[in-house]
Amino acid sequence: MEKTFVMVKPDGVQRGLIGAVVSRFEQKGLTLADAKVMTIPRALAEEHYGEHREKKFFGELVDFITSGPVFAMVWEGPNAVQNARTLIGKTNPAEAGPGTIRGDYALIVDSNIVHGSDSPESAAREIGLFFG
Ligand code: RTP
Ligand code: MG
Repeated sequence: MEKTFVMVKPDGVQRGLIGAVVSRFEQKGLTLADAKVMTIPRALAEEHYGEHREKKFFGELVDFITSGPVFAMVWEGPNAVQNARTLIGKTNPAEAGPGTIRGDYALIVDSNIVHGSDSPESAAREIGLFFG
């Protein structure tokens, strides 16, 4: 069974959306395998988002993701990575369809509520970083 790493970002925790996010994953039929509340140390944030190190928004992205507690989760099920990405919706909430988490709860790309691994390889790497 495939696993994926998902986290409610600081904006989602701040707005009280942990339950809403967890509920959507449960309703879809995925199984929660692990979870914890944590504040991400800066070094872990830079490692997690390492693929974006050269982007102009990298500093702001790391500032944002370390700005308050997150709710980190591992979800398990068939095609867990792709199914989670479909539930989450497109990166830019303005392009995310209704019925997706970002489409229903977010307005701008900087604060888009939730993260989901983009491939099984990323999922293994991120689960190792956060739960290893
Ligand atoms: P995530 O990694 O957070 O799940 O988001 P994603 O795969 O949908 O998008 P990704 O390309 O990995 O980007 C990571 C996060 O960086 C912020 N971002 N800002 N200002 C911009 O143009 C821009 N582009 C991306 C977003 O918060 C995105 O979630
Ligand atoms: Mg990503």
